[in-house]
Amino acid sequence: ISVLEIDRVAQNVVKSHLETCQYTTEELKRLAWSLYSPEEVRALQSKSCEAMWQQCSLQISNAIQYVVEFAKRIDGFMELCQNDQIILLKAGCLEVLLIRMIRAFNPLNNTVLFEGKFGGMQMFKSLGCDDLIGAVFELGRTLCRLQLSDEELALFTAAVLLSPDRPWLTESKKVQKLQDKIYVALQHEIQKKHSTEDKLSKMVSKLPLMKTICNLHLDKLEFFRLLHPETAMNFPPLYKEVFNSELQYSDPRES
Ligand code: 4D8
Repeated sequence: ISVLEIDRVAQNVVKSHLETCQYTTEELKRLAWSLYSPEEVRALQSKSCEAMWQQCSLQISNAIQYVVEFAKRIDGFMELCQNDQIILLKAGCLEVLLIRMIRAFNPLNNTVLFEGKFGGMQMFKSLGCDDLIGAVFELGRTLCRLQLSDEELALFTAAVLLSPDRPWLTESKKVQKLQDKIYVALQHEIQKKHSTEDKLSKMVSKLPLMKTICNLHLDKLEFFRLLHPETAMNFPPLYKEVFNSELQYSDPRES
């Protein structure tokens, strides 16, 4: 593949990311000053488990819409068969959210943006998922240390989304070709910035922790569904579609 083609891939992916990342870097810098007060954190902590799950599923579902839009704008994604588009989105969108999270994560005080203000992991206490939240914040800290630029973030999330090893893909060769080009573009971008040679391998080495977090989230959801079926039934449709365990052929691109 030519340098010209790699540049074209990078430009398309970075543009798609910037158009769909919901907050600009400037907005996030300004927001970094607004922290939840101890009273507000206490109020979140004293919510019922059901109410907090509802609130989080709504935030996740909102963020997923932007990931779906991101995927649609990546050259080649819409040319995959519909089946594969759905599989890639279902399998990859939480991983993409977790990578996108670092833009809204402040490693100086270990806080994350949640409904307009920054708060620490204790604000999620009422979910009853301390292990999951602990892993999410640990990932946030370690990914932040890599100091990824928006360009690197864009290409990394695209590469994760276009993972050819997702179960049940019908055209994984096609997905592989798209991902290969994106990784070449990412390596190229890293070299441009004179970063350390092993930045890409450091990024890739975080993927197992992300997979663990995704599986943990699915376990927690399954358990929550058993305890509170009515609440789970009222989760946002997009959240339910993406994370339901049944291999039901719903289409997250339609929601
Ligand atoms: O741009 O949409 O404003 C996380 C959720 C991010 C989960 C969101 C969350 C994000 C996952 C709330 C609960 C990542 C941004 C804000 C809300 C992704 C955890 C933290 C988006 C980037 C930061 C900032 C809890 C937004 C993982 C797991 C959920 C359960 C239902 C148990």
